[in-house]
Amino acid sequence: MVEFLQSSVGIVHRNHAESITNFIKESVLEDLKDDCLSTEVQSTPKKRLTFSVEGNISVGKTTFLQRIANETLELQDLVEIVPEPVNKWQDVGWDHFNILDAFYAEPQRYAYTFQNYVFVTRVVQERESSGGIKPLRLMERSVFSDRMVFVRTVHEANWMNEMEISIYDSWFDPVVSCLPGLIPDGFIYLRASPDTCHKRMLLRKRAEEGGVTLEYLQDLHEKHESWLFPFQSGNHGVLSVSKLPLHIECSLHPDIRDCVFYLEGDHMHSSIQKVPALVLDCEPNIDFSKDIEAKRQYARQVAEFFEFVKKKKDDPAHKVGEVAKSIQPQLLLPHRGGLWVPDGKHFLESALKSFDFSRAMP
Ligand code: TTP
Ligand code: MG
Repeated sequence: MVEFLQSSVGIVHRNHAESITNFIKESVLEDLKDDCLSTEVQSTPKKRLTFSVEGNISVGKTTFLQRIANETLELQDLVEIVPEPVNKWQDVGWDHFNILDAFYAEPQRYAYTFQNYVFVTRVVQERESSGGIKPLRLMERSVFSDRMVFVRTVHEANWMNEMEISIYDSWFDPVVSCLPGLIPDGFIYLRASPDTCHKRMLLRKRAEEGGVTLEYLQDLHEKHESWLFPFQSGNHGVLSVSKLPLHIECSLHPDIRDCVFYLEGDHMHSSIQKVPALVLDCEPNIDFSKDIEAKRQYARQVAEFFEFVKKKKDDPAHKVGEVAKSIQPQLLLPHRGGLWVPDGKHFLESALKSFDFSRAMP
């Protein structure tokens, strides 16, 4: 190289030619190092998976997490649970403010403040639980249920005004994109009728929820449904959730074959497009201390869903997102009759009509 620079390029002094040669060598080495590092980062699969357990108020998310994950052989070594930080909402700061109570007492005054605090406590909890070693982190709810269910509901009820929802949305996306740990690898939707949730809520008697009505639970139910359960728009035939392609469906374990879907659609937040969801029927009242078989059946379904998502993530040729891109929209309804269906209908048109993600969920 030095000789080439001197004889062909016309650099007279040898030390000049040497320093140019060294400079080029170092730059090339630096570039190569960067390339290797970024390829390494891209190709290292994320080791631990996170699923978010979703469902209406008092459907039984906390019980499900505690009884299923901690008390079954199928999940004991696999799962670490992260319950929702409701206790933090009930006891804020030195003065022990109860912001959950303040919200229910004066929703118009406190909806924004409460939703803001809910988000912050989720970020803290995600950070605190990020060092775990078990292969699956099961979290109670996510920032997406906050946004797609509760924030939507309080906004529609005019408990959050236009300025407040704009402020919420102005930080939601940037913060979520900086903290990928907030984006679950899968969702588990515990599904039951609003009536059943209302009965369970009355039984557990959480002091702050004395004023929560059946209508409010119906509203929250519709929001969960239109987000996590397949339905068809009457006008356009658009599906919010896609069925798996046949070859994948066949590879699914029979325990979950009828209840795994991909989230997709215009109303879906971009960071959870194509994320798989497992829908579990939680309509029957199950006494987990007695019905060990029912508990194990749920545990098996969670374990199988974990295997499914993990396999897709580990196999670059069959990334969940890549496969989902090829899915043709088609109507999907659970066909083994196991799932509860509101009034015999799967499609909640009202849920779609009330959707307005034009500003909040681009
Ligand atoms: P949930 O998150 O539904 O939890 P839960 O413990 O009531 O449900 P489960 O029995 O299934 O474990 O709600 C907790 C309380 O917080 C409930 O009163 C609803 C309220 N809440 C909001 O108002 N906004 C929110 O964004 C969230 C996440 C909860
Ligand atoms: Mg709970």
